[in-house]
Amino acid sequence: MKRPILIHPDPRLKKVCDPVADLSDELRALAEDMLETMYDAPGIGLAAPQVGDLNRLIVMDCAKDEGAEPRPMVLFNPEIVASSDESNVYEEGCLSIPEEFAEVTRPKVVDVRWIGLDGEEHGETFDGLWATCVQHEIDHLNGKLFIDYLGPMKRQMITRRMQKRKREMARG
Ligand code: K1U
Ligand code: ZN
Repeated sequence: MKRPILIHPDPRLKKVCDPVADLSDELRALAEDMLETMYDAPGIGLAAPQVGDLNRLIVMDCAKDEGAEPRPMVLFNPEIVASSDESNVYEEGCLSIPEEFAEVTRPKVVDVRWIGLDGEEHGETFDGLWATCVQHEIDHLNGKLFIDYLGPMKRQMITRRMQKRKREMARG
């Protein structure tokens, strides 16, 4: 089932999410719904707070090259355990800040550990777009948005535009 995506500014997008203690059927259903919501948007990642849930859960699939096999990933309690000194600049977007894009500099390569849908611990080294995406999604779990990397003027300009668009959308 597709879920509505919260749009910035929303206090739920600024909250630090809670670690997942046990994988329940409810959490597995949430992960399925998040993948469906992400593919439908379309997006390459989605974090639980973006659908109003405050568990530490992200989904992603950055296999976007033409002809590439889909690679849906579900990560509970994801943690960055090492980051490269080398950095990478990417023009990021966010499904909670539609139609706004800005360059963000992040470590190019990150080692991530998480709990999978199977309840087991997993680990992988992510590079390129996968690394950018997993860092963007983990930021969401800590109440951080990509606009928080920008200067106050740019951030305020984007937030004001979003407030205006939300008012217009509410009026219909
Ligand atoms: O977390 C989100 O809001 C999802 C976001 C993830 C992301 C995008 C760019 C850099 C880092 C993280 C998106 O998926 S925005 C949409 C998007 O980037 C995209 C959509 C369709 C095809 C390719 C990319
Ligand atoms: Zn986002």
